[in-house]
Order: sequence, then structure tokens, then C-alpha cells
Amino acid sequence: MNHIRNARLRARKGLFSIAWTEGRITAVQPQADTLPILDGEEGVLDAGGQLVIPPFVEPHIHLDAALTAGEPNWNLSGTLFEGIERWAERKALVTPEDTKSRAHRTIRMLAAHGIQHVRSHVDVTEPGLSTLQAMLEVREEARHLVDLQIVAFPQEGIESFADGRDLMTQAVAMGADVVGGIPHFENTRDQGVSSLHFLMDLAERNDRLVDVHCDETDDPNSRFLEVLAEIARVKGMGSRVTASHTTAMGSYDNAYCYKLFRLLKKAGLNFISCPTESIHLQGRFDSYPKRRGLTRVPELDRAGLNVCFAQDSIVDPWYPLGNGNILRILDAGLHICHMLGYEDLQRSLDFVTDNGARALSLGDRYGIEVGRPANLVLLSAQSDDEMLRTQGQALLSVRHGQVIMSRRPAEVSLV
Ligand code: 17E
Ligand code: FE2
Repeated sequence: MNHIRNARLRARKGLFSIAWTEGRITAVQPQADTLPILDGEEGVLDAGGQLVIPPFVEPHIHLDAALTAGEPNWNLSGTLFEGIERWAERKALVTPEDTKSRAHRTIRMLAAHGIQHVRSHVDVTEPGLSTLQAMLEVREEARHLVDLQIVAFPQEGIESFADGRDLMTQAVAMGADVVGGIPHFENTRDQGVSSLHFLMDLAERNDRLVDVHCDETDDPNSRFLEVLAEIARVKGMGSRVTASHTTAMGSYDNAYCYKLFRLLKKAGLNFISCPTESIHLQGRFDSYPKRRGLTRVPELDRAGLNVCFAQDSIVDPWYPLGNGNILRILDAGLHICHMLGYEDLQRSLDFVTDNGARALSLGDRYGIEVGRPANLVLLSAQSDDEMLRTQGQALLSVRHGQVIMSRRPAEVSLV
């Protein structure tokens, strides 16, 4: 295949033809009318007026922990903290083969839903870093399905874990694309702050992106986001820095947020919310009223900051469900964040496409424009709100010009 006809593009009127050769888009042309596919014409797909989009983006997932829920023990309290304890038990049993096999299976679940860009955190609080080595191999082995960014993620802390700084430094030297952190989990506030200075210096020195698990708690006194934002502002690194979760922001009072947002706008960093994960893990120390435990997604969006949605977990110690479909996350996120208004629905796919691509700094490697990679996904609906309303699906995924996934939707008969 080298051509799609009768495609609808997001935020543009009318129908389009898209052509590509040797894996790159060569033309995106408006059509005056619906065009037929002629007898004997080869290599052309009729999109039938449905949306064609650049691939979905999964900007925050833990592939190294995926598909381990209940092994050896279940997270019974449903808290983040018990998840970290249960994962430490599973981590003691992990082998590189086990890691690779689960990561590849999970990547196939993502690719089956039209995702082609993935950022995975990988736990580097492991002497020897053999899991990281395994995941760097997966990054290469899975290239035909996804572009994978690997985050050096210190699950048990940088300052609070033995040799934490060395492990982070080694992980970057081995080829991690992104530097991670977990300041709210360090033993003290001071350690949280120093971990942020350390990891931002490490990223700057090695020209890496940054993605910090930041304030993933309902504790309104967890205020590491302001520290991360200020370092990013001073270093001029904002567009290359992401704050994941920031769920404590759901518990900050408005007076503090007013001041915080001034800084966030100056710093220009990216935000990732994992709505299904946070609604499950947060609010666990409340009775009623019970907090939702999410960051301020609509407020960040309306302030002009880049914010996107992610799955975080698939069947792991933190979250027992998940099937790779990011549209499930979008649906839940829009509900939980009070974002079912008309205007939000019209552009809702931004939160799982363009905004994720921006957080990952994909630049001109992403988007339906001449000269860019021919990475395209055909959807089962004509608009963002129809996709949500009908629980629409990705029907076809083209990567570097080749079809890597196709789906035949279920057919229903009714008397
Ligand atoms: N680790 C963490 O610190 N937080 C999470 N939400 C997951 C892993 C999934
Ligand atoms: Fe996470």
C-alpha cells in the first residue's frame, strides 16, 4: 500500500488523499469530492471518510513490570506504597528473559491499538542493571512496531537507595534516553530536592530528556513540582522536561496553585496524567468525601501548558487491569477531569496524540505532513467525539509505509 484516499484529517475540513514512498509521506492533497477506487488500481486504501491520524502515543508506561500482578503477592491495600513493596518482591525473581518476554507481549498489545510511540520507565534500583540491559535490547528488537524511549527510573529512590546516584549515572551511560526520579518517595524532603538537582544536572550534562514521577500522592505538602519547574526554568530545559502524575496538585489549595501556575507557565514543562491509575491508587487514605487524586488537567490545558494522558500500568502490582487501549484511558480521564464539554470533546484526541508527541519531543518525526515518516492510523469514526461516543477503534496501522496492524470490527445482527 502507498496511498490512502477519502481520508478525514483532524482539525481540517473536507477529504484528503495521502501518498507515500519509501516510508515517507510525499503528498497530502485535499479532494473536491469523494473519489472512487478504480478497477485494477493497486496499493490504494479507501478510508471511506473516516479519520486518519498520526499514531497514538503512550507517553508513560512501565513495561518492565507489566503482566506481573499477583506474582508472588497481590497489592491488597491498593496504595502506591504497597505496589512498590509488591514489585520489590517480584523484582527479586526477575530474569532478563522474563523481562523481555513480558515487554514484547505488552508492546504487541499497544501496537494492536494503533500506538507507535512509547515511553517506558525502567526500574534502575537494581544492582547490575540487567533489567535495563534487557529493555535496551527490547528497544531495538521492537523497532518494527514502536519507537521506544527508555527512562532510567529510580523506583526506590536516588538518595534513599544504596548507590542510587551511581546506578542512575550508569543507566545513562548504557543508553537510557530519559532521566527519571521519584522525589516524593525519598526519605526526606531535603533528599527529594537534592535528587532533583542531581537528575537535572545528569540530564543536562548528557543531553537527555527528563521525566520525573513527581508528587504522586494526595499529600498537599508534597511540593516537588515547584522545585523541578524552577530548575527547568533556570536551565532553559522546560520543553525537554516532563512532570508525571503531580496528583498532589489535586489537593493543593487554590491560593498556592495561583502562584505555582505562574512558575509553570514560565518553565514551560510538560505534564502527564494517568487517570485510571490515579483514580485507583489515590484517595486511599480518605473516607468521605473522597478525593479523585488527579492533577489539574483542564486547568493546565487552559493555561497553555502541554498535558497528555497515559496508561502507566498493564496488569502489574499497581493496577490489575489494562489491555493496551489508550482510548479507554482517554474516556476515563475526560470523565474524571470534568472534560465532557462540547469544546473538550471536539479535540479530545489531542490528549493521546499530539500532546503526547510533544511531551516525548518527537518534533518532525510525528504528524501527517510531507517529508515525515509514513506512520498513519485509520480510525472507525469521522471525528473525535464520534470516536468517544461509539468507543471507536484503530482499524489499520501503517508504519514507515508498511501495514503493521489491521482489525476487522465486530459485526452485530439484530432482529
Ligand atoms: N511506580 C510508581 O512509582 N508509580 C506508579 N504509578 C507505577 C510504578 C505504576
Ligand atoms: Fe508511572
